[in-house]
Amino acid sequence: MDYTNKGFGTRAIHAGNVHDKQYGALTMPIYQTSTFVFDSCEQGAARFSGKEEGFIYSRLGNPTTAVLEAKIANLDGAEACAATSAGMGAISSTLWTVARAGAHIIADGTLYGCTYALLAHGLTRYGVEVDFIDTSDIEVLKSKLKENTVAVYLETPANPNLKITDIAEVAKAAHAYNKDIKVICDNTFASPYLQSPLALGADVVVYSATKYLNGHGDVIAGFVSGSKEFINQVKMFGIKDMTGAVLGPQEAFLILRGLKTFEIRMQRHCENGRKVAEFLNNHPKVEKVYYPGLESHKNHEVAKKQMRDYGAMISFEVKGGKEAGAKFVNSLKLCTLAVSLGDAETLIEHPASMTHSTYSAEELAKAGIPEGLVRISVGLENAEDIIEDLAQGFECL
Ligand code: LCS
Repeated sequence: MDYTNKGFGTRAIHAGNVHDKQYGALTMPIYQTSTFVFDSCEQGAARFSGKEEGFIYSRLGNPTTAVLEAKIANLDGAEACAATSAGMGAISSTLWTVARAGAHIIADGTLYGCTYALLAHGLTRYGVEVDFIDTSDIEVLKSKLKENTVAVYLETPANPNLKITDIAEVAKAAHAYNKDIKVICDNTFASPYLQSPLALGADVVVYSATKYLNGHGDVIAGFVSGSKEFINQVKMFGIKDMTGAVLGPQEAFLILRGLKTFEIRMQRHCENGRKVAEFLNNHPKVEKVYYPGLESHKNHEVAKKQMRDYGAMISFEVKGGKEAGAKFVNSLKLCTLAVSLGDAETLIEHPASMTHSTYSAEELAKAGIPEGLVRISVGLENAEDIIEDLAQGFECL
């Protein structure tokens, strides 16, 4: 059946599934195997040369993972998708595929800490030139594009300050300069439920599937979605030869399980996110709230245009700065002090000393990440319980 025009929830449940002809299993079994048996030497050769379809070795493909990849490609409106063993595996396998010594990458300065480290401290060791800019300023972007630019890399909403970049504008500017430039968008905070970067003009979407896509805090995984040709390069060079960041079938199974409730989880996340953002925004002990759903957000209009809802990631500054923020976080009882995001549990963290400790103090300031910023991933608990906990935390200040 073709699920292209079905609703999001239907596609998350059904798209990409294969019928188990042997036993009629409803859910995709875990093909826990490293390798696949060939009938003959000739068949092995035909599979290696691509003349015959079929599995060879689980670093190159696995039936459980293949169903998951087809499902994510459908949710992203992509021709193809590659699953990886972590979000960083997706990002590094993609960047190793597009970069080479002498190439130039333009990246937003506000990124997840390890992505920033990969670009600023990793790729530059191998002769790749990286310019960090504010991609939400299109004139600056245009002025930085040059002959050897191979990619523009951004997150929107960005980790941790929820900065919004206009994906369509970035893609238009980059492709007008050179249609071969890959516009790569990390869609982790939004997820395919809230935002479709490919439909907006991006070439490649990357994810940490550790977050909303799996949604249960028990897997580390990633995805890259894009054209068939590009994903084939990511699989056959980026993953196969450069990183080996292949997703295991057990993890693929858990993500498939998580995706059955993806739409309803996201609906609840968004509903809770909105309530918590409003509570924080009205609280006298809060200095500033960073949430794209608030009209006061700098790029609320862009978020409204390119996102279907605003998600459940919120950052805020407590009056009294870093020390007050730490005291507040330490006094919470229901909200859990942990990095990661997109789980059923509400998670709260301090980016400057945790997820973004790869940034120096100057780099944090330049990226618009205040030292005292607190980041909350609003979970699936009852909103009034989350708010009650936050309220008692403010009482302790
Ligand atoms: N991209 C974004 C936007 C992320 O937030 C993360 C992880 C990654 C990529 C990397 O994914 P991973 O390899 O961990 O699956 N972000 C984290 C965070 O904010 N807290 O803990 C991890």
